[in-house]
Parts: sequence; C-alpha cells; structure tokens
Amino acid sequence: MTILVLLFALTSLAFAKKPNFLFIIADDQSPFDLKIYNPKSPLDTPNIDRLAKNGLVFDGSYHMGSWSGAVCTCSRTMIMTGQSIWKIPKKQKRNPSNKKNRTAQPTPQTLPAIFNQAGYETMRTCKRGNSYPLANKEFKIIKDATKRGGTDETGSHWHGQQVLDYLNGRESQKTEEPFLIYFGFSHPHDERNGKPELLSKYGAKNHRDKNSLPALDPKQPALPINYLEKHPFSHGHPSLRDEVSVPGVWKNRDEATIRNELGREFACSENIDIQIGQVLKKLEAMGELDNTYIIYTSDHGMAIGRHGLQGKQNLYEHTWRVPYIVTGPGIKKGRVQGNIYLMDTLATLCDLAGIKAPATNEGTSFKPVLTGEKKTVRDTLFGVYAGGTKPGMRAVRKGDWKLVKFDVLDGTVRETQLFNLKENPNEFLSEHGKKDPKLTDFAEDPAHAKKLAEMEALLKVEMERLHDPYPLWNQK
Ligand SMILES: [Ca+2]
Repeated sequence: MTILVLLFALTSLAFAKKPNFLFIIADDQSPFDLKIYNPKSPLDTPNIDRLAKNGLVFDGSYHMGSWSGAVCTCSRTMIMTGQSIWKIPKKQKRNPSNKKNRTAQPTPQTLPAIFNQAGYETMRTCKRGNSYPLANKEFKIIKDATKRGGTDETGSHWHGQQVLDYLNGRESQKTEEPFLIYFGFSHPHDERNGKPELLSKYGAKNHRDKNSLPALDPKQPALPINYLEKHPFSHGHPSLRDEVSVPGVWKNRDEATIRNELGREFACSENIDIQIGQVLKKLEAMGELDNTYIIYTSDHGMAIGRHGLQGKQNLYEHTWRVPYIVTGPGIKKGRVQGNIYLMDTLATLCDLAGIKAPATNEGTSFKPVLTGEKKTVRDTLFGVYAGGTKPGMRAVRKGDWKLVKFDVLDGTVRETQLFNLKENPNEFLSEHGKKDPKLTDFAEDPAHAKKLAEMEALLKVEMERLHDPYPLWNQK
C-alpha cells in the first residue's frame, strides 16, 4: 500500500513537472516593426517587450522561404513538420521536368501529433488556410477562424478569447495534462483593419478608395529607412497579389500610402500585443507562467515600402528574417545571433519537453542556445523565393556577408547583390543614394570579387544540399 502511494506521488510529481508551451505566431510581421529590433519604431508592444526582457531575443532567426506566393503556407508547414523548403509535402513545388524530385516522401510527423503522443493537451487558434491542414487537424482543440476586422469579435481579440476560454476550462476541469497552445493571429496580414482607437494613435485610416491617396498625418510612422519608390528591377512575379492589389496600397508606393499602411500594420500589431498581455496575465494568475515556455514569432517578415516592395515575397532582411523570442524555465536572458530557422522550432520544443524528435524532422534543436551553451546552431543560412517565374530568388548568408540572386522572367532579369550586413544592415542599394561607400551592394565592385566568388560557391553547395530543383543561370 505504502509503495503504491509512493509510486502515485512520484508519478504525479513527474507529471506536474512537464513544462507547458505557448507558441505565439503573428501573420506577416517584420522584426523591424518591433522596438526590440528597431528602437526607432513607434510601435508600442509592452507585453512583447516584457517577454524580450525576461527571455532570449534572436537576431538571426529566419524562415527558409517559399515556392509559392502564399509564403505562409511553406513557412507554417516547415514549423509543423521540421522539414526544409524543398522537402515539405506538396506536389506543386516539384519541377516536373526533374525526375529526381518525383520520389515519394514519407508523410512527416507533425508538432501536434508528437505532443499528443507525449501526453500533452494540444490546442490551437489561428487564421484559416495557407498552412498545413494535416497538422492543423491533429490538435485536440481547434478554434480557427480568419479574423482581420476592426472590432473585438472580428479581430485579434477573438483569437485571444479562444485561448482565455481554453485556460478557464482547464481551471474549472482541473486538467492535469500539460498544454501546448498554438496561439496564432490573422493580423497584421492585410486587410489591416485596425481598431479605431489604435488606427487613430498611429494616424492611419482604413483607406478604401483606389482613386485617391490617404491623407498624411504627423502621427503616422515615418517612411522605412530603406524605403524606395520603386524596386530597381522586376522581382519576377508578375501580377503578384501582395505587390499590386492589396486594398489600401495597390501599386502605390508614395509616402502617403506607405505611411498610412504602416500605421495600419502597427495598429493591428499593438492589438496583438494587448491580447498576448491578457493571456500572460491569466497564466500568471493560474500559477502556470513559471512552468511555461513562451515563443513569440511571425511566419515571415514584410516589406511595406522597404526597397520599393510591399509584400512578403523577397529575401531582404526585413522579410526573410522573423522576430523570435523565447522565455521559460532555464532560458538565458539577453540577445543572441542563433542562426535559427523557423523549422528548428519542432526539434527545439521536443528537446525542451524531453521528447524524441521524429525521424522525418530535419531541424536542429537550439536548446543549447537557449541555455547559453552556444551562440549559434549553424554558420550558413539559405533562403528561397520561387513562387513566381523560375528559378526565382535565392539568398545565402554567412557571418557578415549575404548574397542574393534574382534569376527571373525567362532569363531577362539576372541580378546579383552582395551585402556586408555588419556595415550595411539595412541593405542599402545604390538607388538609396548614400554617400558612405560602404552603404551599398558590392556585387559589381571588383574589390569584392573574391568574396563574391566564395558566396556564389556557398550558395551552390546549399542549393544542392537541400535538393533545390532550379539551378541558377551561372550554376549549370
Ligand atoms: Ca503570413
């Protein structure tokens, strides 16, 4: 009898010790919108700032890219499966002329399925669509709806309320299983219909008249530091929705349009922050906060006027990078480079929970970075945009150096960019007209020919390693 009681006590103890997970994901948010990545940003996010202060902020967090204009789909599939860009399941991505890519892949094990098996209660709320349905349906509790309106019922508050209702339910039912909550928002993705009081704070209007420009307002955010009226050459995806038909922006890149749209983006992002605050308060009141790992990120970044672009279909840092913050038991506080991909999330969450990552996972656990044992998990980062004409865009980063290649529109646009991100973190081009000779792209500069060749070789290695089906013009 005594042994049984002891066993029961030990089991309960082991049970109680399992950590919870709150994974928060915004839709379409550049890290440079946030003060923690851009101190000059007027966007107020006190709750995200508090997470950053109590946890670890990643300066080198990236999504690997997309083979579709719906960048969200690839990004979210990589998160759910831990697989890389050319491996994630979806037939359309494969180049039909390349037989090598037709090999059937085993269906990957997904984040919710793995956590269900490990005894977690899994819950999600998020927008609908543009994600990986086979993973989404594995969650035990699903509260999905696309909420991009300007009221509590039609906007981000709705997602927050689903999480609060779930936590209240756990409290009244005295649920003992640990939780994994996937707390997704539908904003600041367009249409950016902010709440009236937040729009007013950022001087923005829900602009709907295609034939007029919104009014300038001193309360609007300033133009982005690397704003251009026009990208210097075609990005290679004709008629791409994000670049030509987002309501309120369309093809316009003038100051009034961009500042108004940034104001709308910030109004939506501040509302997300308010909802996060409510959930953190609830976790604290329940006594669960100290036993919960909290991750804050976005599925990808966003241009909104930076480099003359509007959408998420490019590989400049504002769009290739994502915000990434982690807090929780044993997590080091501060900032770190990390060099992580969103697809590393699955392996890392498994590692933190003491679960073996599945065989189909390709991501790397960055727990050693979270605990302060390491500063990075890899040296080289690779990015793709292949949702328009092929091959599309490719990027590779190592240390301070970054190479970007554009090979689009049937070979009529073949462009190369070489940046030193330490000296030129905003990726200024000659079109930005900076006087400092360091603030430009060095691809055409003979003095950087050796570095260019080194980065070109590195890109080829990465493309081959990841089974990229579309070699660039100078790789054949
Ligand atoms: Ca998105």
